[in-house]
Amino acid sequence: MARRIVGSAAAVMLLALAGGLMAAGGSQSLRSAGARIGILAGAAAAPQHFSDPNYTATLIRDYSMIEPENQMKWRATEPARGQFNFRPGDELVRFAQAHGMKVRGHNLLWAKFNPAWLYRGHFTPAQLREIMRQHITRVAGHYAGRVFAWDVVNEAFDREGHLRHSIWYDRPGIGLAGDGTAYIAQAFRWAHAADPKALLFYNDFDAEGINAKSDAIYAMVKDFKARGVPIDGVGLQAHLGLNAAGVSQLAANIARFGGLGVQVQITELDVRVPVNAQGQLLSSNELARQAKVYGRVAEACAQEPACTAFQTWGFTDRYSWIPHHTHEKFGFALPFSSAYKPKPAYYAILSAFKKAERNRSVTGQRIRLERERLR
Ligand code: 9MR
Repeated sequence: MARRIVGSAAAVMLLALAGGLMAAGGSQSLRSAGARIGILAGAAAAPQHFSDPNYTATLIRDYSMIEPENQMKWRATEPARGQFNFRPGDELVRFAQAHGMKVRGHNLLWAKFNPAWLYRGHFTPAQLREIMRQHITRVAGHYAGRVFAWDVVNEAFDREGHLRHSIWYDRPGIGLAGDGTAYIAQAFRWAHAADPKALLFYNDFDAEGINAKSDAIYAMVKDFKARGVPIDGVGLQAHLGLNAAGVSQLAANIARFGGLGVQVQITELDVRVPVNAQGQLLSSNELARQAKVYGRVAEACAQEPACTAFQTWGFTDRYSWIPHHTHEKFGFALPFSSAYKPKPAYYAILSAFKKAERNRSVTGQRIRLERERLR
C-alpha cells in the first residue's frame, strides 16, 4: 500500500514535471513544431547575453536558427579599413554549432551603420568598388560552410520602390549609379563567388504586403532570375505594430515570390505594443492583440511552401531594440516576457505551426523545394 502511494506520488510528480516542460515550450517547442512542418524557428541573438543561463536555455530549447543582431555588420567586422574582426560573430557561430542550430548571416551590404572610416574616406567609385568587393569576399569567405544564408543586401529600396541613395549606389557609388539595381547584382555575384553554397537573400522592411516596395523587390528578383544573378530568397523583416495592415496580403506576397523560384524567410518579426509613461502595458488586452498578429504571420508562413524560416528580432522583452528606438513609447514586442515566460504571442506561433502540421501537402512541397534548392 505504502509503496503504491509512493509510486503514484512519483507518477504525479512526473506528470507535473512534464506539464511544466510543456508550458515552458519543452516537448512542444517552436523548434520542434517548426521542424515538423519544415520551417526553421529563428531568433536574432547577441553573444553578450550568453552568460545569462535563462537566455541560452530558451534559445537552445525553442530555436533551430540564430542570426547575429549586430555582430556581422560592417561596423563590427571591418572596424578599420582592411582589418577584420570576426571574434563576436565566431562566438555566435560556435554557440549555434554546439546546439545544432543554423546561422543566418546579417548583412554584407547596407547604406547604414557603416564605420566612420567608410563615410569619411572620400573614396572614388573605383576605390569603393574594391572596398566592397574585398569586404564581401572576406566576410562571406570567412563564414563559408558555417553561415547557411546571407542577407547580402539590406534595405536598398524606399517606400515608393525607388532605390535609396547610398554610398554604394550613388553617393558616390561603385561606378554603377543610374544603372538601377546593378550594384545590388554585383554584391550578389561577389557573395556567390566567396561562398557558392550559401543561400543569398535580399532583406527589407515594410514589404510584407503587396505595395510599391514589394513590387520593386519582386521586379528586381524577376530580373535577377532571368539574367542568372545568384539570388535565392527574399527576407521580409516584419517589424510590425498591432494594426499590421500588410499582414493580410502576406501569404499572397510570399506566394508570388515563390512563383519566381525563390524562397521567403520572415527575418526580423516583432510586434510593438504601446506603453504608458511608466513603461507599462496599457491593458493586458494588448498582449492578446499582439498574439493575433504573431499568429497571422506564422500562419501565412506555414501555409506557403516558399516560406522556409520564421525568425523574430530577439526573443525576450528583456532585450529588444524597440523601447530605445521608440523613445520608450512602445515595448513588449517579443514572444517571451523579460522573465523568459512564454507570452500569448508564443502560443499563437506554436498553434499556427501545429495547425499547419495537419496540412501535410504544404509541408511536403516545402521540403521537396528546399532539397531541390540545396542540390
Ligand atoms: O536591432 C539592431 C540594433 O541593435 C542596432 O543598433 C541597429 C543598427 O545596427 O540595427 C538594429 O537591427 C536592424 C537590422 O539590422 C536591420 N533591420 C532593422 C533592424 C532594427 O533597426
